[in-house]
Amino acid sequence: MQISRLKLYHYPATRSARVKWLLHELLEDDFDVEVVPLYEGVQYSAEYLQKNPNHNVPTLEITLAGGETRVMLESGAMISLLADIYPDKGLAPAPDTFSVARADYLQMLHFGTSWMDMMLWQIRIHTHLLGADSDARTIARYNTKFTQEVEPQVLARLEQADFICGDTFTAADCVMGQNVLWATAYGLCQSPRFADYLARLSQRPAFGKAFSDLDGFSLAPPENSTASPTGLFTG
Ligand SMILES: N[C@@H](CCC(=O)N[C@@H](CS)C(=O)NCC(=O)O)C(=O)O
Repeated sequence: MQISRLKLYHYPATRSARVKWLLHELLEDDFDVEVVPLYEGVQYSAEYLQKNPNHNVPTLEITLAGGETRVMLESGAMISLLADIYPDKGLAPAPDTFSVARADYLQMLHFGTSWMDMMLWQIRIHTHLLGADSDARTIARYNTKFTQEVEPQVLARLEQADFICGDTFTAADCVMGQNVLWATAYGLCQSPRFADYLARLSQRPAFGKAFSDLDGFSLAPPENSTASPTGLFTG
């Protein structure tokens, strides 16, 4: 089955930036991007909800050769699929036979998009998005858990090698790099090793393109945000 076009629904500095980064690595600029203004609640429009009932970004719209479209709604699944379907780019160990490298790559990709992401998201929503529903104890708990359990695991890897799965850049670095950037915005990942990792990643042209819109992002929604029908993010 042939893909004729890919379109990413995106908002700066969010999880869609992981996917945008990988798309730039794989296709340079040969894909479409539509910004979904999350702080204006556009993710709740009827048109967007029809594509993505979870009212979030990323959404990846895949147009097939026959004109039919399909959507994907999970950044981890998008990263996994995209890296596999462009094997000539060498951003994922081959999926067809067992390899320790493949097992480790999938482990880190999913660790980044589920376990680590879950903690960062809790810190983010309780710090900036939930308004009166914010809970300082949740922020404290996940800060501790992240610092004591997640950071040492990631650091140990970056002490051994330049990238998260070894000496070669893989699609798992698009997840881990975005997570580390996200974490630093919340005062986490302060070791110089993380700064070195980000400096290494930022030398990649695709990284520069994926994060070129960072200026348009604020951690907290503007005062008059209409982020959801109730005016708040639902978390
Ligand atoms: N598990 C999803 C989570 C996506 C997600 O929650 N995206 C946030 C931005 S990082 C969003 O669009 N939130 C808007 C909302 O919930 O209304 C993924 O990794 O793709």
